[in-house]
Amino acid sequence: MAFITSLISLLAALSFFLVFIPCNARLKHDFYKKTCPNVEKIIYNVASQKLLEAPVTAAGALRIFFHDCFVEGCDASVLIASSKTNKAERDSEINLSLPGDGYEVFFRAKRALELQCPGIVSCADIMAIATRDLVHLAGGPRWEVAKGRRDGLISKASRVEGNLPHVNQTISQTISLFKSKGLSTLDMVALSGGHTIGFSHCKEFMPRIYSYNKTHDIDPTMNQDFARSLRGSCPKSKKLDPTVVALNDVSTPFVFDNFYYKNIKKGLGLLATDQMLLLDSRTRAYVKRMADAKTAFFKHFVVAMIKLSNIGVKTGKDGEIRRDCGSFNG
Ligand code: HEM
Ligand SMILES: *[C@@H]1O[C@H](CO)[C@@H](O)[C@H](O)[C@H]1NC(C)=O
Ligand SMILES: *[C@@H]1O[C@H](CO)[C@@H](O)[C@H](O)[C@H]1NC(C)=O
Ligand SMILES: CC(=O)N[C@H]1CO[C@H](CO)[C@@H](O)[C@@H]1O
Repeated sequence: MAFITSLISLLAALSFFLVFIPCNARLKHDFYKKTCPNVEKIIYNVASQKLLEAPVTAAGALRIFFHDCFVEGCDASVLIASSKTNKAERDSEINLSLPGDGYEVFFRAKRALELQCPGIVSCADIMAIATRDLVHLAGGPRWEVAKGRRDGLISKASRVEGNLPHVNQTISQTISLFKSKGLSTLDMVALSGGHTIGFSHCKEFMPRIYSYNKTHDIDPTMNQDFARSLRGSCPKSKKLDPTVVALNDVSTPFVFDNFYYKNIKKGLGLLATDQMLLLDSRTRAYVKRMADAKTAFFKHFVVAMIKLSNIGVKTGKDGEIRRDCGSFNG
């Protein structure tokens, strides 16, 4: 009897993992055990050093990783530089705001790895591991990264449009975009918590603070003092300075915590798509739960990040192991 009970609880535990920790069967936690045993340590050292030099690195890297996975899958296609004959992913209009420090941490980790295990570790795995480390170093949760991704052979600016979210889209459009990548509404809300760090350029929220609609110049769902302070940073009169940015999380801008959700509850969400999460009945309860408990946010964020890191991965004989993350081997 005791045996059966423990068998049942074992099965229950197993199904818990099967359901909640979607592990890509083709990726392995010990993939580099023989070929590059120090891979995690080498990447961690580069990531922590880079974060000391430039605290913005964590946000930049996280956003670049997200964009990589949503376009062609997590295959480092976003790192490829354009050539005379190919306008690459990172030069699509939507990617132009991706910050240099985010790219630099991945390139630097690759150079460090090439000294110790040349030709072994893919740029796609480097991105998954370094992003995990940076989120953790910024105060966020840590998770194990399964490895064995290979680097993609396609990177085209023309394939970005439609695969990445826009601030102007409706919540239904956001939900279906994430769904098309295998991510649930809960995953979407948890991943949006990535906006607990980093910046947005004025043009991304200007309509909310100047020209919301015919009767309201400021979005009424926005805290009005917050909107007025944003007007100070992003004045309308002068020619818009394209380099000016605002904090995604006004409360704790560099800490990976659950203040993103707490802010939304107070009308302090910066982007229209952030604030909408509280307004829609499909997402409101998730926002409240994550605002109330950092542990709930971290738990769902980890589950969703693991799913994100598995999107469209190339393994086995697909793709290649790039020598330089910025260009194809060929
Ligand atoms: C749900 C739909 C989403 C929309 C509409 C959206 C939109 C944006 C926009 C417009 C910016 C500002 C870019 C700039 O002006 O430089 C931004 C920044 C950022 N996003 Fe998102 N995003 C979404 C989801 C995500 C997800 C899922 C993640 C990662 C898990 C993420 C991570 C980030 C980070 C870290 C930044 C700050 C980047 C920096 O400081 O350089 N976003 N996002
Ligand atoms: C969002 O829509 C507004 C108004 O239609 C437009 O002015 C703005 O450029 C759009 N913003 C983005 C980031 O597409
Ligand atoms: C502007 O938005 C507010 C709040 O959503 C709404 O009550 C109002 O009817 C809108 N005005 C117009 C002209 O659409
Ligand atoms: C802001 C930023 O760093 N954008 C990058 C986008 O991609 C181009 C081309 O690769 C880079 O030169 C930019 O630095």
